[in-house]
Amino acid sequence: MKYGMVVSLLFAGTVFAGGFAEGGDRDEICQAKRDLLTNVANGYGLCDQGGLDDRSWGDCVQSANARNQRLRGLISFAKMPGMEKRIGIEQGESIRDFYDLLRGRLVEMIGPTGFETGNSIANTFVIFEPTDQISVALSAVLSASNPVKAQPMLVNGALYSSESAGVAIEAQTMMSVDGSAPSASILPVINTVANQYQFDQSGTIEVLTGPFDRTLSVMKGRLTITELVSGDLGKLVPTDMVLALQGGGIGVTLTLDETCPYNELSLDMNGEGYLGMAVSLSSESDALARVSQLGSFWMILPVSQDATGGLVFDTAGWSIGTEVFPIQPATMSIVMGQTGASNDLPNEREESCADSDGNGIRDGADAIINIYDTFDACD
Ligand SMILES: [Ca+2]
Repeated sequence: MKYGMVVSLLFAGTVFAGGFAEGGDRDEICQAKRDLLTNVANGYGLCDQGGLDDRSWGDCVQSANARNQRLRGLISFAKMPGMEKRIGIEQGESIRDFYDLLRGRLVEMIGPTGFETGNSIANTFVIFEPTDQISVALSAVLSASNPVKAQPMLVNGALYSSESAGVAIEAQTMMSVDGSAPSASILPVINTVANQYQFDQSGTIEVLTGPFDRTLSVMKGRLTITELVSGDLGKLVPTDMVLALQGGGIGVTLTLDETCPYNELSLDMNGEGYLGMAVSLSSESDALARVSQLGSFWMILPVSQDATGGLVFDTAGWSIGTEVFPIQPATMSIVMGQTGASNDLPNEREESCADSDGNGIRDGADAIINIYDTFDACD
């Protein structure tokens, strides 16, 4: 690894960082910088995930650093008032356009969703911060025009599809034919779930963040739940969801990303659980431009069944944004300013891949991030 070269490039970039754009532009640039740091953290993480040999790992890290350095250079230029032409922004375009372009490139590199340790799904980019608040109260009313579908069953604690549950039950029964006490097999049927829902118009989503403070009402929405069977196991999966919201002069449409393999409706025997799904957001509103550009991102809504079989989504008052829109530990560390303490670049792979301070970011990435942080004026 030629860290010396990387470091000299970093320092060259800072020469141009003396001035600073004002107001909203500054916010945009600081957000871009934070995205860049997230990208550094994730880049190192990805290089460590592929089982690469030492040489390939070195190439991977160097390539990630080179990409990040180019983006870092653009951010530095963007801070200079009047530097728009130098970074290729045409007359009439704004810093926001530049930022959108930059962010698009960052998202292309990593993608908005990733995985935490333990395979829980989280966003690699910040959708809502821990200080943002979100309150969700939605009703999904069962559509009478669609058939109720038989659903998976629990047999001795294992989940079976409706098709294979009968065989599993039979197997459990046969085990007790020898005259011993019947098997303790319990056969609780998981709550019956319809496959078509319509969202009630009484639903609202309240969002309170720095730049965005709105109550959005449901205009129209539908949700389709399908039982997918893999082997003997069944899973309830949202396969179609569109939700149109409006409020405070803006319109928002959330659409399911059905290509995400982790979409799932999970309900316990009390009819309580969650709906996890990747969604994309489209809106004409400038306030939502950043989130609109992400492609799809991951959200988890607490859900329960009401007495009529409808679904109710409710965070029970204010919830923090990162509960509904979880983000990766490495990204969270950057958001919270908890990156590593050392500016020394580790030379060995073992050191670079370690996470000695336990902040979820490889120490090699911590060192790069700290160099960026030292010369930047963003909080
Ligand atoms: Ca670390």
